[in-house]
Amino acid sequence: MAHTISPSARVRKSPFYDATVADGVVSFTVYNRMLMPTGYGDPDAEYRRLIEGVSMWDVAVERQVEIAGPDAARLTQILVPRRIDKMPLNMGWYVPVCDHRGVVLNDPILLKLADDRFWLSIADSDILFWARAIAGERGLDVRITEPDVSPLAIQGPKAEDVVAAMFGEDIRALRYFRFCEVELDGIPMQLARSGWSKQGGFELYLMDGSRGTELWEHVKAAGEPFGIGPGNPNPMERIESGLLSWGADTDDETNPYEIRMGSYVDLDCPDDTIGIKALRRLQERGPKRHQIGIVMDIDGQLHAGDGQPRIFKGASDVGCVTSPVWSPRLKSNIGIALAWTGVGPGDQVKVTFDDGRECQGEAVTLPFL
Ligand code: THG
Repeated sequence: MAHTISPSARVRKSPFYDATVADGVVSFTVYNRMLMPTGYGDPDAEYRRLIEGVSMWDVAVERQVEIAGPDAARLTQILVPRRIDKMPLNMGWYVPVCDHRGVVLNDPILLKLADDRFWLSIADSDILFWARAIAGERGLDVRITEPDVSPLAIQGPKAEDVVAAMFGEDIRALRYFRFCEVELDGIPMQLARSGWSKQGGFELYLMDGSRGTELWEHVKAAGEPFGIGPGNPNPMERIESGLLSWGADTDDETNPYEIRMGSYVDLDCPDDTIGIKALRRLQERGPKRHQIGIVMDIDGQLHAGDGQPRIFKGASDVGCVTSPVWSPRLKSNIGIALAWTGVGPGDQVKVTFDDGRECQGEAVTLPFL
């Protein structure tokens, strides 16, 4: 079953689009109204490169919402239930953005570029509109834009060697989630030690979209001795590692305490931080649901196309496998699940798929690896 995505001005191309096409991209998804490569034709090799070597990903879809101006820190504190006053410069923080109910609207990385300038590096929901609405309603003096910034990820155990080959040995000292400004042939970038895998790596935030192909070629050349190749945020690795995918692992009710994001909430935020009052109540009451792993005893190799199967404990429907996948390292089908807290690690469950298939499952603690 092969489909194509019809060209449209509404579905934006990444600055790395031409380079990924030249390198043989075979599939895309749409994220933040933009195309993101999801494969180059050899999923096993792409997975192995990430686990054993180094992989480069076009993740320009992780758009930045820039908040700048005299009230930038104030608005950021209103949008994010973590203590922004404690945030160092040139640091990234993983944060929830919640609504007034404490429901997670997005799970960005927040980057502090200056005391009056922040980026929210967003997952797949329209935080630009949310931020502008809140700023307008509260009469704040800020400029909220989507700047010309496009991340390219370099992930895997050899990522540090590639980045050191490009920017010098000193870069090896960069700590997790820290970032610094760098350039190569005049291409302006922020370089961060971060990325949506647990294999280690960096993200280059390209700050001039006209130079995407050039940057892609630079990374490819520097990575060649280390066997670099193109890849994408890898569903198998991220599920094994228990990394959250907003919109897949969350629904319209999900709060941070249900999805292991409670440690990214500071309950002593100011009372005008959106959602903080609801979060205090939710924390005190304790979550009704929680995120667990499910190991499924079923033939074949599961993937996102298998949907979100329901989980039963005895006769009760207790939740759903939000992200099922085949795990090459565990040699088993696994999934991240959102389930009532009455089901937990060690429990035997039944899993039922939309197409009628059923299997046994066992609940386990996340991450799988
Ligand atoms: N990089 C950048 N922007 C992004 C993502 C990214 N925006 C969208 C999406 N990914 C945001 N979601 C996540 C989810 C998890 C992590 C990062 C972004 C992550 N989590 C680690 C964990 O949960 O173990 C570490 C968290 C921590 O130690 O604070 O890295 O990938 N630029």
